Amino acid sequence: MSFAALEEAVRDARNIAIVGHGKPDSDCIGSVVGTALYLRAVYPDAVVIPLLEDFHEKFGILEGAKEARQELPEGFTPDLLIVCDCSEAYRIGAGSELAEAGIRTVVIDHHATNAGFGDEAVVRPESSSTCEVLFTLMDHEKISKDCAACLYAGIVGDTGVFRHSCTSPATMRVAASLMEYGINAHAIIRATYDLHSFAENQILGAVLSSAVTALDGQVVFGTATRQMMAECGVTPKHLDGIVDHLINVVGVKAAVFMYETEPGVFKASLRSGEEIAVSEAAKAFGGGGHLRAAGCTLAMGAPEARYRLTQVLGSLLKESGGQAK
Ligand SMILES: [Mn+2]
Repeated sequence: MSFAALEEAVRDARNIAIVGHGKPDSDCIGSVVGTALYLRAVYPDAVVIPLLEDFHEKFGILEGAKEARQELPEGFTPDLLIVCDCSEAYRIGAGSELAEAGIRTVVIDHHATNAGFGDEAVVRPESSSTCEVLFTLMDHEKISKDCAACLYAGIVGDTGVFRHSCTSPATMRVAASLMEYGINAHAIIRATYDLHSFAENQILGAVLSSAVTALDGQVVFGTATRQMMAECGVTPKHLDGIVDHLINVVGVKAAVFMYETEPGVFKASLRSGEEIAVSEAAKAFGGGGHLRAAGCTLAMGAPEARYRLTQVLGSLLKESGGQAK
């Protein structure tokens, strides 16, 4: 499969909108913007608009990210919608109304929970990231340096700088190929992954120092209430990566980071090691994601959310042969 194979859908389009999931992360931003830059190069007559919700200022290092808009220009009616890194239509962030508008829709993704919505779907759960999928679909001659930088950032984000188990030999080959476009790989990793603001470090410290464990230390919960976020001066886009600190603890088999979006509503990010699939736990609460990285929303107080997640994670651990009690 390639963009050429999708050509029938793409070739005749004049107005193309590209969207991703809400609360965009590296892979979402990299895939939405990377696709836009690529299609503009291949189809210079088409108008291509990448739509994304507000995202972290650190992505300013990606030249292409400046092209992203939160809304379509007035009077712009897309005749093709491309949905990147989004497992279900209802997860689309900016431009979600387009999914209902009867526009021809192409989906490009790597979430195992993506059942393939839209008119055409390329879903490869074996790929580390949507950006990795995209590189294999693109004509490599037509990838610009800015496009390569976007794709590289997406792969870096979803693989945790080539460390998560989703990193395959194919991932490394794609990353190596992207480096050949002359991108500053080190600077992209440092800016989009390593660097944090002082406020982000403050909230990280507050979450870690108030974290609690369950099931004999096999499960850990970190929580950021609205009050904690206000005290540190951060918003949800500044909370990425906290859950990774929680899972990287000896003996922890599942980690949950929850932050309060409105009083009594928590968004939870779940991570696990080899033993269990946290996507199953997320699904139990109407969420989804990958086997070892998933998310869900819980409309309840923090103690109840921790209690109910502990029950579900406990059964998963039991099934896996762990010592859930
Ligand atoms: Mn992704």
